[in-house]
Amino acid sequence: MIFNPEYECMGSEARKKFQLANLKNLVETLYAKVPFYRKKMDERGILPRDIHSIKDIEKLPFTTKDDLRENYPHGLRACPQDRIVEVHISSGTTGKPVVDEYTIKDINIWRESMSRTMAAAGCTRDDIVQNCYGYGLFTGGPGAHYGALNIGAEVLPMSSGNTARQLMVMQDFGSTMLTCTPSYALYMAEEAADAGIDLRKLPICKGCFGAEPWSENMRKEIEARYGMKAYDIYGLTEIIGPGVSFECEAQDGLHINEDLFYPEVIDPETGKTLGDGEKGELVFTTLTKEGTPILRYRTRDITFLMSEPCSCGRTTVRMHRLFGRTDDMLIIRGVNVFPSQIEQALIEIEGTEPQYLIVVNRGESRLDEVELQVEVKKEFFSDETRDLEGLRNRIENVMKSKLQVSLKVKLVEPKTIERSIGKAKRVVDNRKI
Ligand code: DLL
Repeated sequence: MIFNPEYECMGSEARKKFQLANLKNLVETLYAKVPFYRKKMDERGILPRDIHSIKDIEKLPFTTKDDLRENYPHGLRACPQDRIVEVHISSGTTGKPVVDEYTIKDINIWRESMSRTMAAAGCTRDDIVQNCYGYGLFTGGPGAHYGALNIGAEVLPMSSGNTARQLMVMQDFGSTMLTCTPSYALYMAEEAADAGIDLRKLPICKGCFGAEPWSENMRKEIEARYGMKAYDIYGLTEIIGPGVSFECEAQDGLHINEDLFYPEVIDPETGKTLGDGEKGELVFTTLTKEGTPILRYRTRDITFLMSEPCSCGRTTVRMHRLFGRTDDMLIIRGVNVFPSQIEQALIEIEGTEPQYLIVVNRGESRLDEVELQVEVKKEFFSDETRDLEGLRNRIENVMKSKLQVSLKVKLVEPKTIERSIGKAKRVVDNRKI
């Protein structure tokens, strides 16, 4: 179902007009209220009055993850604090995390974009949505919650984990729709099989999956195991959370809510804007947000745009399912982790060398398992297994608290991790997705 035909099926001229009016408004606000943007625009010699067409966006400066970190926690806020009603913080960044502060209007934008997302997957007020994205600072749980609520569906706010209880609720409450990471959907399916539960006999028949890379093979497997239709959904904390783009029944790319989030694809080396079908880095400008609006944010996600019409009737531009990232960010069980974060944490732990290898496997259970191999300083590598055990526990605890992900630490003798003469290889990712 198309949740909001007026905006989702808008003619291209009308949409451009709408986008331009909002872009002008945004640039004026940012120039007046956020010193960071004013400085960047002054450096480029561009003023709000220089924006005459939507293409003029290309004259405006980019914003990067580093810019967000440098302005942590409130430097990019464009409205007074008393208008902020909710905050989300993304996991897994080096140094300071990324913050999104929402006004009531921003929450309404999120509600709208997630309603479009979930309606496109068939969600109606008759549905019972089992929402197993994490609730808390992560945007997944609240985002799907707002969308389902706005549609009028019934929400089971499960959050992630406690799989036995998830399966009990799925059976007893007759959940019809599932929202979680694709790897967790498969994990639950395996647990169900072990418990002798045939998911295909349950009412569950559709789901919205995202927050991490997944493949057509994973889609087929989820669909077969649950007897459901599985949809890809995309988003990021910096822009709103989930709800930036979503698949419709045609499943031929993800429709971008472009009246709210203006997309561009650029060459990551030169910053030049690329055309339809040209693969590059995805960039977003939030056209209508108030709390922490963002200008030309470089997502580091790689895709291309498709603007030819879609058979579903929506006229919004689509993005191809992601091809990967321009950086080395790993997504472990839905949590974003940078190898440099691990390195930073190791430096602070006495007894370790900053030599490490991250080995990621998708285990029997379908969940990501990470082994962190760490070299121990010569003087520390004693025969006292108790000392080593203590060190191993310490590293595991530090990693858990810094990364919000559990890693298995394996201590290795000095000089055993292969040295490289070029760029160090820090990650062995054995996941086949
Ligand atoms: O993962 C928001 C989200 C929640 C999206 C629930 C979908 C469902 P962050 O934690 O800030 O936000 O991580 C954002 O995750 O830049 C992508 O690299 C990756 N990502 C998100 N959705 C997909 C997807 C949420 N469908 C980062 N396929 C993004 C591949 C995805 N990668």
